[in-house]
Amino acid sequence: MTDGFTPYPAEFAERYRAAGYWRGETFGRMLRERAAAHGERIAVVDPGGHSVAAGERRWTYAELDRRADRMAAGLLARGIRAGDRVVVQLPNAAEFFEVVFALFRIGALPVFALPAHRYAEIGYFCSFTGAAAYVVPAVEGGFDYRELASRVRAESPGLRLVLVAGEDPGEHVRLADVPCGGPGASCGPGSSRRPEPVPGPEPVSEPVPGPEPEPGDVAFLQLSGGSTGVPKLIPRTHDDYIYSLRGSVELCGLDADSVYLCVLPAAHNFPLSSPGSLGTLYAGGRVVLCPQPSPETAFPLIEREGVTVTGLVPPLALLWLDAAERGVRGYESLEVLLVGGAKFSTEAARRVRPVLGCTLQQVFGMAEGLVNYTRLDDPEDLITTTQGRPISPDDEVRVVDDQDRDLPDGATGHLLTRGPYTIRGYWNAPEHNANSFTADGFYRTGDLVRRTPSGHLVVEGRAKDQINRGGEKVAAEEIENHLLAHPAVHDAAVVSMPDPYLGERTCAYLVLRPEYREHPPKGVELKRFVRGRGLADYKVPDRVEFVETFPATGIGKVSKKDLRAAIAASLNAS
Ligand code: AMP
Ligand code: DBH
Repeated sequence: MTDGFTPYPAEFAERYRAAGYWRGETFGRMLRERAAAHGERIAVVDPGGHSVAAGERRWTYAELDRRADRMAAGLLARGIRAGDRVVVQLPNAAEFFEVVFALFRIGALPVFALPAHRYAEIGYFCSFTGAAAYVVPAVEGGFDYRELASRVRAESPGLRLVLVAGEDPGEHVRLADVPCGGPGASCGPGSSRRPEPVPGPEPVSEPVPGPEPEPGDVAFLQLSGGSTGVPKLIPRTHDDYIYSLRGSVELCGLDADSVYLCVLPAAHNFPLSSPGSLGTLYAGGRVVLCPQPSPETAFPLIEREGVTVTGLVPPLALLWLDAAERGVRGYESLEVLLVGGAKFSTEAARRVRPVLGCTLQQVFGMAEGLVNYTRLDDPEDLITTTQGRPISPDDEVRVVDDQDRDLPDGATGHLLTRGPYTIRGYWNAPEHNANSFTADGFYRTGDLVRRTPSGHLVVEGRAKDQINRGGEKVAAEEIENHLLAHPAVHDAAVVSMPDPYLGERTCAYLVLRPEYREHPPKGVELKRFVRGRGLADYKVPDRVEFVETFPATGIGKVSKKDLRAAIAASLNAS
C-alpha cells in the first residue's frame, strides 16, 4: 500500500530500525497485546452527554479489542477493504476508538476529519481520497451530520457507505448495526459471510480475514493545517507514529497508572499522539473523553476519574487558569498540563505551576511529524520560555535563512526538519511536495524559530501564509478563494490580527469590483456568504476591511506584512 506515499529512503529506514525506533509494531497488534497483558483494566471512559450515547461507558482493554474485531469483521462484510480510505468525523465518543482500531486492523485508512469541518472540507476529503465510507454522529452541537453526509454522498461516486453513530441514522446505516461475529450479532446486508450467532461464552477475539497490515504501511491520513488553497493529507505509518507515541510516553512520564483527559477533538494530532489518547493506550493507561472543554465540564471529570495529564491549546489553558483563580476546584489530581498548538505566552506559562499546582509541559508539534517537548525536569525558566526540544536524538533540525543556509544558535530562521517520524511527502501531492520539502527530504515547516544553547526551540513567528487562531490553523489562500467567489469581490487578502484571547484572529482585506464600490456589501454579508459555502466556522473571517488597493512589496506582490501592520495599528488606536 504505497499509493501516493513518499517512502523513507532505504538507508534511513534501516537506520531507524537499527536504532530501535521502528520496532515492527502495528496498531492492531498493539491493542491485542495490551488486551492480553491487562485485559481487565479500563482503556476508555466516555461519560456520555453527547448525541452518540447519553449514558456513561467504561470499556476495558479486552472489550475495546473485542469491539475492534467485531467492527472490523462488520466493515469487511460491508465491503470495506485494505487500502480503502474512510473519513472519520466523530465527537469525543468511545466509538472513535472502536472505529479507528477496526480500520487499523483491516488496513483501511482513517482520514481524520474534525467535528468543525463542513461541506467544503468533507466534500474535498471524500473526493480527493476517493473515500469508500464516511462515519458521522447524527446531530451534534446543533448540526445535522446526516444531511451533510447525504449531500456529500450524492457527489462522491466512490462513497459507498455512510455510518451514523447514534440512534437515528436517517437514510444511512447505524454504526451499531455494523459489528458482527460476536454472539447474537449478524453481519449486515451485502455480506458475503454471514456467520450464525455463536452460542456459549464470548470468543476472546474474532479472526480478521485478509493480510495483516505491515508496520511500514500507511496507517491513516492526518490533516495539515496547511497554507494552500486546499488542505493537504499526511500519510503516517504504523512504525513511525508508534515511535512518536513511545517517545512521547517516556518524555511525558506516562505509565499504566496514567489517566489522560482528551479535551481537544480526539482526531487532532495533538490529543491523538502528544502523548494523547493513543500514547496513553500504548502505555496501558486510561483515556477519559471530555465532551466539552470548559472548566465547568472538565474539572468535575478530572476529580471523579483521577485524571493525571491532559493537553490544551493556549486559549483553553488561559480559561482553566482563570477558573482556578476564581476558586473553581476539581483539577487537583493533574500532574502534567501540556500546552501547544500555538505559542503559549511566557506570562501565562508562569502561572501554571502556582495556580494549577502541576508541571507545565510545552509542546510544539505538527501532524507532519516533528514534536518538541520541554522536559518535565527542565529548569522552570526553559519550561516557561521555550517550546521544547525534539523527541528523538535522530530528529534533524536546521534553522536556515531564506537561501537555506544554516544559521547559528540564537538567530531566528526557517525551521527545516527530517527524522524517524516526519513524513517525506504529502499524500498524492507532487507539486506541493516540491515546495514543502528540500531535495534531501527536509520538511519545510514554515515556522520561524530560534535555538537556545540547550537545543530548545523558541517559536518566533511564521513564514507560511496561515493564521493560527488559538491552535486552529486557517490557510489564507483557502479563505481567499471562497471570498473571490463573491460577485462583489475583485481581490482578497486574509491576514492575522492580534487577539488577547486567541492570540490571532483573521482579518479579510477586500478590494471590491468598481460597480460595487458605491454601495459595498456589509461585512456580515460576506461572512455569511463564506459560511454559506459550507466552511468550518473557525475559518469564517473575524473581520472584513475594504481597501482601494493592496500595499505592494518591492516586486509587486501583495504585502501581507503591511496589511497585518495596518490592522494591528487600527486595533491599537480603537
Ligand atoms: P499542522 O501542520 O497543522 O499540524 O500545525 C502545526 C503547526 O502548529 C506548527 O507548524 C506551528 O506553526 C504550530 N504550532 C504547534 N505547536 C505550537 C507551539 N507550541 N507554539 C507555536 N506554534 C505551534
Ligand atoms: O498544532 C499541532 O498540529 C500540534 C501541536 C502539538 C501537534 O500536531 C502535536 C502537538 O503533535
